[in-house]
Amino acid sequence: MNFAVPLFLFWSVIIPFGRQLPALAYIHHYDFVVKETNVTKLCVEKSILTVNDSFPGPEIRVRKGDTAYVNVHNQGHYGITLHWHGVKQPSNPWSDGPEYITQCPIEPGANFTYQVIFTDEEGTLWWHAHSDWTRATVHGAIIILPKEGTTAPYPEPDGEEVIVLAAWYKGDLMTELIQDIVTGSDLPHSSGYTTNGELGDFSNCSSETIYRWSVDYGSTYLLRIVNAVVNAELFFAIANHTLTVVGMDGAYVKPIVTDYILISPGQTMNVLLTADQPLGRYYMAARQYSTEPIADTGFDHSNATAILEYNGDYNLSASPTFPHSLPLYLDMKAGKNFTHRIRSLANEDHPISVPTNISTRMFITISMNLLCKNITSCNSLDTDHMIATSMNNVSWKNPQVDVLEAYYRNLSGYYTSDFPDWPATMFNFTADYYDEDAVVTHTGTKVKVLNYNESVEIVFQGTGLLGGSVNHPMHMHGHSFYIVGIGYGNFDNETDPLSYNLVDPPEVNTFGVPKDGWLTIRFVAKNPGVWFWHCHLDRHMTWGMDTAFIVKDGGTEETSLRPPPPNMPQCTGVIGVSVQNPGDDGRDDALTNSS
Ligand SMILES: *[C@@H]1O[C@H](CO)[C@@H](O)[C@H](O)[C@H]1NC(C)=O
Ligand SMILES: *[C@@H]1O[C@H](CO)[C@@H](O)[C@H](O)[C@H]1NC(C)=O
Ligand SMILES: *[C@@H]1O[C@H](CO)[C@@H](O)[C@H](O)[C@H]1NC(C)=O
Ligand SMILES: *[C@@H]1O[C@H](CO)[C@@H](O)[C@H](O)[C@H]1NC(C)=O
Ligand SMILES: *[C@@H]1O[C@H](CO)[C@@H](O)[C@H](O)[C@H]1NC(C)=O
Ligand SMILES: *[C@@H]1O[C@H](CO)[C@@H](O)[C@H](O)[C@H]1NC(C)=O
Ligand SMILES: *[C@@H]1O[C@H](CO)[C@@H](O)[C@H](O)[C@H]1NC(C)=O
Ligand SMILES: *[C@@H]1O[C@H](CO)[C@@H](O)[C@H](O)[C@H]1NC(C)=O
Ligand SMILES: *[C@@H]1O[C@H](CO)[C@@H](O)[C@H](O)[C@H]1NC(C)=O
Ligand SMILES: *[C@@H]1O[C@H](CO)[C@@H](O)[C@H](O)[C@H]1NC(C)=O
Ligand SMILES: *[C@@H]1O[C@H](CO)[C@@H](O)[C@H](O)[C@H]1NC(C)=O
Ligand SMILES: *[C@@H]1O[C@H](CO)[C@@H](O)[C@H](O)[C@H]1NC(C)=O
Ligand SMILES: [Cu+2]
Repeated sequence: MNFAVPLFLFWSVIIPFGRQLPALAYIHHYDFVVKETNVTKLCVEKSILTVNDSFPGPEIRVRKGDTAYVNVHNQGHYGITLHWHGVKQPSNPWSDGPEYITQCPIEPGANFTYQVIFTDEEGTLWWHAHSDWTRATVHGAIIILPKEGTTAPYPEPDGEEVIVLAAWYKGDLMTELIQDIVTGSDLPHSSGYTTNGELGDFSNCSSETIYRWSVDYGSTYLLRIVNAVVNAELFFAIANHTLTVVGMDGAYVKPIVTDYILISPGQTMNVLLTADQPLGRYYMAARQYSTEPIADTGFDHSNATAILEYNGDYNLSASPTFPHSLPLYLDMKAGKNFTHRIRSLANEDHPISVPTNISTRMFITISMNLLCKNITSCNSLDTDHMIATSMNNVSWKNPQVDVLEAYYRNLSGYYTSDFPDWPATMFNFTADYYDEDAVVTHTGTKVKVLNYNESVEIVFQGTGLLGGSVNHPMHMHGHSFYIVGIGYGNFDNETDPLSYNLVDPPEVNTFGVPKDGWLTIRFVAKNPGVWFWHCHLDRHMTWGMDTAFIVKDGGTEETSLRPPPPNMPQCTGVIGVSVQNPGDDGRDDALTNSS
């Protein structure tokens, strides 16, 4: 149950003419029971991990500035953690969730209460598991309404609808994932995409399992769309209806009028829709935006569908209209067109503050690589290596005690503070040809340490190594960041900065580094703690496209990391180890044989 009690009450400003603006902040309590639940799809009954038997899981509904306590009871078979995606959690990384970064997993039979502190976020975010690939089915929407007495910067809609898009795996995902990791093979691919838990009419065995949304003619609705898919960016469209994007990642954007959207895993979008078409039924459809080479056929080609249906009398036997505006898989022109239109609202009521005096610059390659299976006997590129990914040629390896605890308690041997600001070698990053030396990577648990209040600029450079150039939606915990630049080819540090948008860059928590291109982000490091930072395609995250940054304390109580809450899950006695590449380990011996 969700019950809300006022946290504190103050009458903010007494406005002339006797009008008062109350500014309330509430505390909410939720209990989440994580457990196995049987579901039948694609004619196969299987067990999936859920919260309270629901897929997608329960919604969290708060107002801006509220706090939610979520007690997670693990009744599943393996350790789990939960993450509140896009919630900044000032000074409170203890409740952020990524396993082995800010906590160890909640063991089966145990419970842990997360304190989720909302501050400036407004719109839609989401929560999801952050251990192994359990987030495939353990996720749900977070709805953040404006504070009482304030409104969103668009007319009040007549209704709301939450759309959670997810991926469906036919087999047992955990078993397949572990097998693939151990053998160094390609990680699992999904068998379909779901809309609010349903695959829709275009899937096998679909009879009567499609998600339906009823609308009234003439009404305007706010759609809160979440991409909870494990590994695919998606195009989404609704037949014959125009979409107006007004928010993204818990912040407002300048309205984008469009007949499709592109949404990456991790991203959330608020979209207005007016039901202004002839009474009837219309498909809401999604399918992958793939930027992989055409020859790579491993991706899931399925079309997810749900039905928007008007209330009223009309011919129900006519089949729904499919959205012709939904771009096809490899339509990079459509992908770029949408992405380039995103701008923050940046007005008086919703100002932005893009750092201009940069104190820390980083240039980071994000890449597909190969990793030695066993560093002591590693010769053939074909047989002695496994697939990996890296940032600046470091392939992240989780420590056995989470980075946050090691940092807070000053424990040595779990991580090092030498994440490089620059790649070890410069080469033609986007070339089709590549040097074997650049392909082989090494593991490490290297973090970047930032002083409090540092203004950071990062250029992410995608590479074409192994022919593996794709879009990478990069996600940062604890902070949102501004997208000041985006471009194609190798970043040119003289000419490309001239095109930066410092006026109305989008402020987001997840954004795609384009295939064969670069992305420049800026943010101020003003949240003390340890924050994970990774590609939100889980196949890349698992292979090592991750790091963490530590933001040091700012010198006052308010700008310092809080002490841990009671009952943090213990790192000792952890059942099993995290699912990640078993290879290499050569360079960081000292860090990896703690036991
Ligand atoms: C989940 O289930 C538990 C136990 O049945 C219940 O107490 C709790 O309120 C439920 N949580 C939500 C969010 O529905
Ligand atoms: C769930 O499904 C599995 C496999 O089909 C089956 O063995 C098990 O009995 C089911 N459990 C429940 C509670 O129905
Ligand atoms: C939750 O865990 C605490 C220990 O951390 C324990 O004391 C408590 O009984 C547990 N609560 C439930 C409902 O399992
Ligand atoms: C759907 O059914 C067809 C024909 O039986 C089969 O070839 C295909 O693999 C199935 N797709 C999925 C995702 O199960
Ligand atoms: C939807 O639009 C198409 C053209 O894009 C048109 O052919 C069709 O009749 C429309 N459907 C309805 C139900 O209005
Ligand atoms: C998805 O829809 C497109 C038409 O837009 C069709 O060409 C394609 O075959 C469909 N894919 C599947 C797997 O049904
Ligand atoms: C309803 O639609 C079906 C299928 O398009 C069509 O065969 C039928 O004639 C329609 N009925 C009416 C009353 O328009
Ligand atoms: C994007 O598409 C719209 C509509 O098709 C078109 O008017 C616009 O010029 C395109 N913009 C870019 C940057 O390609
Ligand atoms: C930029 O920041 C540096 C410290 O990092 C400071 O010394 C300098 O005065 C700042 N410049 C401006 C224009 O604010
Ligand atoms: C790595 O290779 C060496 C030498 O062949 C062997 O002794 C060792 O057991 C191997 N380690 C693993 C983890 O397979
Ligand atoms: C880098 O590689 C790309 C793709 O092969 C090529 O078009 C470009 O000319 C190369 N740039 C340089 C500086 O060699
Ligand atoms: C620009 O890049 C070149 C290498 O491509 C490097 O030598 C130079 O230091 C860089 N300049 C700045 C300002 O970062
Ligand atoms: Cu990626």
